[in-house]
Amino acid sequence: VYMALTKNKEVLEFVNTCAELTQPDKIIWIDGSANQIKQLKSEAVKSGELIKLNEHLLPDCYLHRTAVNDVARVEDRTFICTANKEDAGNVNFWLDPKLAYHLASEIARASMKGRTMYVIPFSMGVVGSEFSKIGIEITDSIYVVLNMNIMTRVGKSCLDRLGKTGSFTKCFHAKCNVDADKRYILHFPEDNTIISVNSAYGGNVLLGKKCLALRIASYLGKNEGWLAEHMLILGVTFPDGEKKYIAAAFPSACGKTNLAMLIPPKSYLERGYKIECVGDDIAWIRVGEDGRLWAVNPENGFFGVAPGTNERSNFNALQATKRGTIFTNVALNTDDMTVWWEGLSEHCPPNMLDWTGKPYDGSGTAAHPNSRFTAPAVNCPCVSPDFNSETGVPLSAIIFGGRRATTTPLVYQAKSWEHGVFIGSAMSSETTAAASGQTGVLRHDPMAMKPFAGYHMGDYFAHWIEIGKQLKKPPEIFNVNWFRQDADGKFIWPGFGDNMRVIEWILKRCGDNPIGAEETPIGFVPKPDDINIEDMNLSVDALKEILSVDKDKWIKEAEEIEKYYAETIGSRIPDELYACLEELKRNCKNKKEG
Ligand code: GTP
Ligand code: SPV
Ligand code: MN
Repeated sequence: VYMALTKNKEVLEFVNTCAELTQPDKIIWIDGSANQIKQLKSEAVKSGELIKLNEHLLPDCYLHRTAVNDVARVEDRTFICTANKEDAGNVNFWLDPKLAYHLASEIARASMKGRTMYVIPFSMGVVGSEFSKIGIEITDSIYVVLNMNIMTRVGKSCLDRLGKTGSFTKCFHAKCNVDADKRYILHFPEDNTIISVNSAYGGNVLLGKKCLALRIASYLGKNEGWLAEHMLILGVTFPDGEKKYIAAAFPSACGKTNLAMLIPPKSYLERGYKIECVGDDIAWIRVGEDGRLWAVNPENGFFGVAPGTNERSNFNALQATKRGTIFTNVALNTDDMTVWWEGLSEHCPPNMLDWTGKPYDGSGTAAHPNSRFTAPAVNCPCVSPDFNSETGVPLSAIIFGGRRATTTPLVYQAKSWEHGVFIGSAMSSETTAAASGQTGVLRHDPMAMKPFAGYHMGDYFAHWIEIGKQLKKPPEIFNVNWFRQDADGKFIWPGFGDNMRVIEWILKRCGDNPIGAEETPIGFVPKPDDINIEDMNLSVDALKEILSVDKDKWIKEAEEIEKYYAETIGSRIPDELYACLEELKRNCKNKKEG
């Protein structure tokens, strides 16, 4: 018996069906009130699910430790369940929808006996905006409720928005016993439904994030004429007060949060440059009436990578974690009940418990490499005044990028929209701890969407080409690589705040009077003099090195891309992209050029 907060029949039916299947003792509707959230936090502290941190130093902050087998997204257990296998494409894993529903039902059956089932109404995007999407997440995890309450807009207002008949994404999560062999993250784009069982970690269970806002939303976007992308959104204010916006797609743990919140070098600050963060992970992008692209961030918080975050690398992110934050799998300082991770300070303080809760003896890492913070966006000192804008912000540039030790220069620019789509489609990057499996392996990750496109990758490229045709003022498209290495395996480019110097060049290439550039076989590269390396720990030779385009390496790269297109994506790749591939091959083989 429970008090439903809505008269929406479909919502009530969904909740009842889930309750009948899982047989919880109790059902609690999350109304979003401060009081309810406070109660849940104290309940989670009592049960040990959360550890309360130092109220003076980290007010309203908590630590959560996941099961050791449940620390990252599981791409090999993530499925797109479409009626026709071909529609999921070869890049995604596929399961027959009937089989998938059956499988998940059997796993979740009676799994909430003796437990509480929570019903979380949430909105991706500002509640009530015509560009927002409503979801209802069922879960038996307080951790999920409290994280969703930070990452999305939660509560009764979402149900009011739905009214009696509105439709929504059905999101079902059951923790079960966190059995990795029975872990499934299932998407049914044709039914607007998500099912997640046997995990209690981030991207696998905060179903508004990757599951709804990328996999389901990319499918909706394909049908409704918009784009759901794994992109940060940042605003640049120029000394004269003008503002421009950029969206950038980098694979998981490749620098989106850091770029979105960067603090420009001193000389830029003195001249009056400013960076503001609109989003750090996901962008929903539409064609505006003015023929430009407009982007909104559907999230309400940051689920950011902890390791490497410190006052110098990302002051703004660190500030955002100082209150109302949930830390997952970081180390605990038992002296003062604060948290620590590799890179927060040079030396690990004494008396630490590692991310599994054992005394840390210096072997291995204290925090898990994919440990994270869930911080409210309002906490971020550089959050954009446009953060809650319903229309979003107009894009001057789109950036793609990845972790590449070699081959890819610091920055280069596409020659056209189609060429930009080709560059995005051809991206490769070294794998990181954000997903389970080996790290540091170079793999194709088109537009940083390999793990997140909810439909056929070839159709996805075609959709990008289609969107381009509708633009009167397409943004310029670029590729960046902060991760070129020297012979000793060290990063040559210092990155972080200094990435502002590349942003400056990018924006000088946008608009009506772009500065000059060098044409190479792969696109336009900066003239070395046009990247400002003043007051920077980088020699002109090193700059020239990371701007260089090696034709022989790019001949190999083009062969790789061709193989990936043919063997992995297979069909449905638009002709425009094959034309760009042919041009790349021609340019590289032409000895006179570049
Ligand atoms: P997801 O949340 O997984 O999508 O990741 P993200 O793209 O937001 O990555 P994030 O900004 O959290 O960075 C991940 C890691 O890359 C961190 O350990 C950073 O310290 C490191 N990193 C970010 N920017 C740079 C950079 O410019 N140079 C170098 N060398 N490392 C960077
Ligand atoms: C990513 O892996 O790209 C993330 C973290 O942003 S998660 O939400 O776990 O997917
Ligand atoms: Mn991400």
